Amino acid sequence: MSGSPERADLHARQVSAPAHQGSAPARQPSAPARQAGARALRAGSADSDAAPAAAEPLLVRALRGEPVERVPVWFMRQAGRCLPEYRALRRSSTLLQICRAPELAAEVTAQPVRRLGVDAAILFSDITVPLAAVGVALEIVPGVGPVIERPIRSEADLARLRSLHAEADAPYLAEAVALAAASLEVPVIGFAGGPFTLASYLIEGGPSKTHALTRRMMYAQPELWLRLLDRLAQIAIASLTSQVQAGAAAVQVFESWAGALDPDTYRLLVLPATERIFDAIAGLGVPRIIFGVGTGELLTAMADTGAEAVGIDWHVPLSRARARLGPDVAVQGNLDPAACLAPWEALRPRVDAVLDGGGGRGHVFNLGHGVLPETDPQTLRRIVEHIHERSQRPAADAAPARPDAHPGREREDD
Ligand code: 1CP
Repeated sequence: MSGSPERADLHARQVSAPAHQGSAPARQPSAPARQAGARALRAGSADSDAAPAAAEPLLVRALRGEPVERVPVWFMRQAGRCLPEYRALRRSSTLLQICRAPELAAEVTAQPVRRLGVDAAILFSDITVPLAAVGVALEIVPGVGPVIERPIRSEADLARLRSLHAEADAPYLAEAVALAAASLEVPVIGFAGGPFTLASYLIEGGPSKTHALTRRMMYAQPELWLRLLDRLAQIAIASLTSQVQAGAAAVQVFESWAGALDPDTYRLLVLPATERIFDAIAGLGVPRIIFGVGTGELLTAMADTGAEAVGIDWHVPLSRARARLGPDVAVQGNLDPAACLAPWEALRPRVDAVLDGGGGRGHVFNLGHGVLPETDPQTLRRIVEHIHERSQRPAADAAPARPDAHPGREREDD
């Protein structure tokens, strides 16, 4: 259960910031979930009533739009892409072997926290791991990505895709989260693939630039499509639930390729299954993030999933994303990953522009997509240090309202 003493205890151990008495966040998990969590936290603390309840991690408070002492930062794909210690490990193990060995997965999860000083870890796994766990024959081919042996293109193919029972099929997910959460002072983010993105791998049989077969199925066989999405939603719910129960303090749904769709199609044929995922985990009491690339026109629909935060890719200025999303949704992003390849003098103003666009509240600094493999980890570390320094504010100051506190901000209604 969400508010179980086990999970709350893991949270309590991650927390290092002092309690914060802020104004009520705009969006919160359900009251029963929070009360259960608070009860469990109190029950777990040694001097119960005397001690103030421990504050939640910086990342969690920022995702809920609460005032924060500084802007938290982490990077999508921070673990596997550019770190030499990960590459060394990959010489002796495949990606899937690492994902299925909790000690190794927890180690890789922790590597970027140690090397980069980020404010959150993301579980080391892949969006296709739960598919492999339900028996989809797939290989993660270096330099290519997930390749599916027998793509799903008919009713008969779909019949082969069974439900996920996380404890029996993929116990290593929860074990890796629990190990990482117990060893780290920063929160661990759990994740799952979004239904469109996973369906695309299953239908196309691997990475695709156009997602043409996928879109063809949506238009030509909407009933088959919806049944496929229903199954993928169940798999995501089971996987995310097990990760949160094991100690994940936030979750992200990577709907990376949804930008291939127009808003009406997304709303009609993808949003309902995505909403089911977000509804099913709402009671677990952790903030939920949804992210996709090229989704500027889908942002409001993506927020309609109920997500506390929406990840913004680098095509949309954060101020404009905010104008579209309104004040109740936090934003995460959105530095162009390629900017990290430029010298610091060129990179720094871009980092500052993202920080300014985020407005200091309800903002988690991140890239607009994953770290590029050729990125120098030193550059990422420098970005983290710069953000920590530049966004720091005294506790008393930590509560200016957003977004109206930024009169120069662009307001664009659409
Ligand atoms: O920080 C991390 O790297 C954490 C672990 C992680 C995550 C969050 C991996 C390991 N994959 C993912 C998510 C993931 N996987 C996404 C969503 C994020 C994004 O949009 O980048 C997607 C689309 C995938 C599918 C996938 N797996 C691809 C993309 C292929 C395509 O369609 O272009 C690739 C190349 C993989 C393989 C993979 N997954 C992870 C790693 C470290 C690797 C690559 C290399 C390896 O070590 O074999």
